[in-house]
Amino acid sequence: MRKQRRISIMVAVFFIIQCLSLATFASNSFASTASVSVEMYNSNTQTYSNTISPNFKIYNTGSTSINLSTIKVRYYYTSDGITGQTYICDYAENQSNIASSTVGQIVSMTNQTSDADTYLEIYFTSSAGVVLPGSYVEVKGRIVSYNYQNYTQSNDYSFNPTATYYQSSNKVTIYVNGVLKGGTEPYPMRGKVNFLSGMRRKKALLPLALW
Ligand SMILES: [Ca+2]
Repeated sequence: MRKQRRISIMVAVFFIIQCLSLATFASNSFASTASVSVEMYNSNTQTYSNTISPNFKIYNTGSTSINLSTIKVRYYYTSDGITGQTYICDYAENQSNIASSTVGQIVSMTNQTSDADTYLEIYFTSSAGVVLPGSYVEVKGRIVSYNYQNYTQSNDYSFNPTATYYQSSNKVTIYVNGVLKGGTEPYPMRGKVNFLSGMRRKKALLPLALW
């Protein structure tokens, strides 16, 4: 009886894991077909400044409309010990003004590198609408601290001191539904490591929890 019960639980666990995998696949199926790219330049290219000012053009390079609420863009930098930072969106245009639907979140990174310990993540609320095929959204804004301390920009991963207008950059990343679609993260193995360790956790902990 005990053996039979164990086999039943193992079958149930296997079934749950398969369901989780299928759900992940379904949620990512749209993301895998959406095609996007991002271009960037810094309005302010001074080495030392109290303002970091990245501007973005986010393109829909595919053949179907994409909800902007599924898109995120990240700009990586070192905060140089500055705290109390905020992002101010000065301009966001998608056929019409969507600045009030554009959010800039400043995130302290877990896996820090010598040129990236923080990123600005731009995302949109549902009222931002869609970006049409072949079209783009432009977002301009700035990062400042509450007391306007000077940042060093030359040690920032995404900073581009030579571009005077929009350029593609592999040091700015873009995601659709959390799936990386362009650019290189400053910690390229992070996603894979988390995915694998997550799977190991599922396989290791679920049976233990049910046993
Ligand atoms: Ca810096």
